[in-house]
Amino acid sequence: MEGLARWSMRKKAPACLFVAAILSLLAVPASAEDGYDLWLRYRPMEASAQAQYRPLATTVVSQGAAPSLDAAKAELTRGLSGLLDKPVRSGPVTDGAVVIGTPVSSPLIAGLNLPLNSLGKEGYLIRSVSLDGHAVTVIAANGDIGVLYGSFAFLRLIQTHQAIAHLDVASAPRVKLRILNHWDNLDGTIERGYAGHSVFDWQKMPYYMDPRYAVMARADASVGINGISLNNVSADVWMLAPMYIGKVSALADVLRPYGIRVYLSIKFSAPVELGKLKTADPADPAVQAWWKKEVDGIYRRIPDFGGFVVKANSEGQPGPRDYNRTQADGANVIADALKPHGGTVFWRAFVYSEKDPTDRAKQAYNEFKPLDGQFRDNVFVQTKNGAIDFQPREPTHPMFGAMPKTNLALEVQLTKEYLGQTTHLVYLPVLWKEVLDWDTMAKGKGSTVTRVIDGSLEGHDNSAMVGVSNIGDDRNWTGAQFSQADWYGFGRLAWDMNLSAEEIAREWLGMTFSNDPAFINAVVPMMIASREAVVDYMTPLGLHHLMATGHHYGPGPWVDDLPRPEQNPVYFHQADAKGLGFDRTPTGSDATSQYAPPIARLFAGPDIPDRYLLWFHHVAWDHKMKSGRTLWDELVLHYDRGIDSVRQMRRTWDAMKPFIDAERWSQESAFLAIQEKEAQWWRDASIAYFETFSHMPMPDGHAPPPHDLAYYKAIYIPYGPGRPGYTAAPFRNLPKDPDENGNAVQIPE
Ligand code: GCV
Repeated sequence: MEGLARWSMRKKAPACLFVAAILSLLAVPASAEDGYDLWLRYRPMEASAQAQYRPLATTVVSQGAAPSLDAAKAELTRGLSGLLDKPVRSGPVTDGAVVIGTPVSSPLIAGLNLPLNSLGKEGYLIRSVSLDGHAVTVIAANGDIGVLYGSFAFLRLIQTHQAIAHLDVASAPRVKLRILNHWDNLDGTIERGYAGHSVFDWQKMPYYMDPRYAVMARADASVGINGISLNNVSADVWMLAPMYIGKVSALADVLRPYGIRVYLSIKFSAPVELGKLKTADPADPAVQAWWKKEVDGIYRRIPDFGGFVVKANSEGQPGPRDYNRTQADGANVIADALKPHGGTVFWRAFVYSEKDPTDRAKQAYNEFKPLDGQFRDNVFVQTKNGAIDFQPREPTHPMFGAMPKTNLALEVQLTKEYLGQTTHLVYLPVLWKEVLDWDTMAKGKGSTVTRVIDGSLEGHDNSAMVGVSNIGDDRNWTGAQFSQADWYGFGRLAWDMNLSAEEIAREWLGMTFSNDPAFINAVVPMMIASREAVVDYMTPLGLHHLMATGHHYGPGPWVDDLPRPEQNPVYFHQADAKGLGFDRTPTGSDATSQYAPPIARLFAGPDIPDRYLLWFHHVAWDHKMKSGRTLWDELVLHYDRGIDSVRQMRRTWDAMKPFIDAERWSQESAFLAIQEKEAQWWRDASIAYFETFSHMPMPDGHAPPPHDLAYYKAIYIPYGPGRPGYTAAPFRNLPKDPDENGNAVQIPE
């Protein structure tokens, strides 16, 4: 009613406007849901649940003051007051009090002698205890930030309707650095961003700090994210200029109470461009001195600065190879400058070169594996989950398990560059779990990626998991309601890799939409199935990188004219009259040999799982698959299965209408309709193209594509999102009617 109150004070407002305003207020529920509040909505629970929880959360008791403790207290009072629909304030110890703090900040907590030793700085304990004769819940930790994490965890228990009367929960993160990489540019655009512009308004910083920064930080902290890099890895050298460091410092001040350290992506040639040196050669003493001076300057303004992310000698970026130095030489010069301050370098392993004829999938391993042991201990080699580029499914990157003397960070992508972008519902924790559970066999059975990443396999102290952010300034932050689940799931998994994708989905749905079992039990399977659906309708059986050029939106398996051969879809699928797929066995590129021997044998041999088949083998069109069907029939079946899954997702969502608000329901409903249409587009275009090689009939019961190949090839998307600065191809002809694919426009040759 705030809006109405403001209106009524404007005495001179014309009566008709006043009536219109009232009518519009009646039409829109007071607390319209648009996704802005993410999973931290704290809307009042049902009356029966309120009655159950109210006696167990009466006041918040916090002794001592510190920014993270204050944030914890604020979150608890906000969350409990909202959920329980009554003011829950700071107060004395009483029955049902929630007592928060560390043994240092709180004599009450110190007096309880709680077992906090094994929880580190960030872990927390939530326990139901008796304090001065009162039944209370304590949220205790060694560090203030642990108290904040524990407070979010306590709220989560209530938000997901768990019992809280007899709690004994201890939790500490598996991975030390849990970081989001924003690929935001300083001009406000976002590379591969599908949720509007950047949230960072650099122009107005530091004089105006948009309140959204703190809301984002709360969301990050609620899932344990403790670092963000602020800018695109294809970095702008301006980021290091003093005027920007001042802005970064102001942002760091906003994020600090939430336990978030800031990192910056830097350009390797900065010593030349900013420092006016003649070279950026890491062996040059002047370059070493420049990095040191630069870094010292940053730490003077931001004492807890996290460090740098570096994309070097990759996709046109400068790097140490320009000076005949290794990737380790490049990383170490920067690491040495950061080391005295406790900073870290995230040195990306995403390198490949158009000048190297080697299979692109092998290049990163070939370059980095020989450098194992040469990186400083404050360097992470940040490695994408697969050797190509965030595809719907990739075999896990062979570097995991192959670099025992190096800190490896896993990089996954939240923003759905290759997965249909905003409008396709693809729940990514399923993909990430597949990667984390992957057994590298590096030290025998059980050498999972999880154990490589958390450092336990090789006894590394440091550990990191990195996600490419999907956050923008869209009202709902991520472009689609369901993409919020990927943000949520990334943080939860980085904290606890043992969580299942189902558990995470359950939590998120309960906090974001509804805890009704009928809703949760229907939507969890829908989310889980969504990942296999996109694999099926885009890139089944190990196919990969068949997306249209540049924006990667929609199918383009026929593309063969890009100047860089290893960016052409035809390079990846290798379709010909004989068959389909990239021969990476020892008779082909021999990429299989980059894996540990048992896996290398499995992938090179006939028992390879179907899901990786065409990644590693060139297979005859009439090859008999495990199912008994031919490759061709199996392929068609997978495409159709993908569409069927999306149809099922739509049916499920249709039935969910009674459970949630109209605004979020209808947006997702429209997005699912787009997804079905585009799944069909993917299927039809891919079959129309591949049948020009297979010359095989459609299997019984499967309809041929409704158009010929020329039709699909002529579909042109002038401005696919996520490509700042891109100029569309010249207008060749008047488009016909917008075609059945909705967004696409036909420009006939
Ligand atoms: C930031 C892919 C993307 C690029 C991205 C690159 C990377 O190639 O298409 O937009 O660049 O990966 O991860 O560096």
